[in-house]
Amino acid sequence: MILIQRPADITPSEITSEGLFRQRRNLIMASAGLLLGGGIAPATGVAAVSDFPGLKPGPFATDEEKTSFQAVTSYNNFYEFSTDKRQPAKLAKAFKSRPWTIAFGGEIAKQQRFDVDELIKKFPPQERIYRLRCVEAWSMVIPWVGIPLHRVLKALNPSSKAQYVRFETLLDPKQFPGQRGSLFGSSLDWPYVEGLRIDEAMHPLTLLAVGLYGRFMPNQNGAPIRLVVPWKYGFKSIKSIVKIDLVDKQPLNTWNRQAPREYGFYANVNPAVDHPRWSQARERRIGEWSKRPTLPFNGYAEQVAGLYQNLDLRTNF
Ligand SMILES: Nc1nc2c(c(=O)[nH]1)N[C@H]1C(S)=C(S)[C@@H](COP(=O)(O)O)O[C@H]1N2
Ligand SMILES: [Mo]
Repeated sequence: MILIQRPADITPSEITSEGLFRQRRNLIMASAGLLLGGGIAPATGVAAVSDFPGLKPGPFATDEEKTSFQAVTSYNNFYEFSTDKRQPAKLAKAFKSRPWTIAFGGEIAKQQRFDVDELIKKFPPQERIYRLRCVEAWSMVIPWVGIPLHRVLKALNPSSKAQYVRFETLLDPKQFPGQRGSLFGSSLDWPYVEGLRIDEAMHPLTLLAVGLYGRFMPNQNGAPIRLVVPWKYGFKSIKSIVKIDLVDKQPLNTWNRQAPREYGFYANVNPAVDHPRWSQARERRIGEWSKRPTLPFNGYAEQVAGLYQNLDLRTNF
């Protein structure tokens, strides 16, 4: 009998490094004779199928060890499902992420709606291996499949009034248990909202991610389409987007509204500016035991520091 733990059965201390995971998996697979049959890519621990035929690597990849598919899809912040990071993987199983329409509006030539698969056809995604650094001082390395956001925005012909981009997650209490009011009130104001300055949104690092590890975006990671802004704390990377508006004023993002002293609009990863309740100097890479130093702009300073030359990063946290 082969015992392969499901993600839900694994506790944080058991989330092993990619290497260990691979070794174990290979051992299990080999003993079951499964490696001979093919279909498993040992390098990733995920079946070697692709939902994106012809997917090509894009620029800016890190060569750091990737966080295992297992960990990336079983340790998630997704408050629409639960405030417990173990729960989204379980609670998101039945989430209906297709068909899915994204509405583009605001200061653009013409209001438009796109089906997510239309968008993928029109703007071919690339693989981008990025670090993701959560404000809670843990991090992962994830091979995203994403559409550079600037390609989509440029095609929409924004007017000169388009100074910011505002993103909104689906509002659907039937599907999102976290959006249902309870006796104790809801955890956040729904729908989840995020925003970027137009130059941040147009930056070539910024992605509309539609998958990871060559697969369509798992529900718990923000299916079918979510933002990925690798130099900012994870909460900026809003999941399950239904609405994207080009606007003239800075949007009020969910976490800034919830706790303005703790979470700002910019949320650039900054080891020199602590969160009021904890240090941001170091982080735990999921799968590793000792902490590592956090890098300014999460290691993307060379690409993005120039965007903030005239900004006091201490007050604009
Ligand atoms: N709609 C929505 N988007 C969200 C969140 C959320 O709760 N709701 N959590 C954010 C936080 S705090 C992080 S760290 C990342 C986590 O993404 P991951 O689960 O793919 O690692 O998603 C971000 N996007
Ligand atoms: Mo986060």
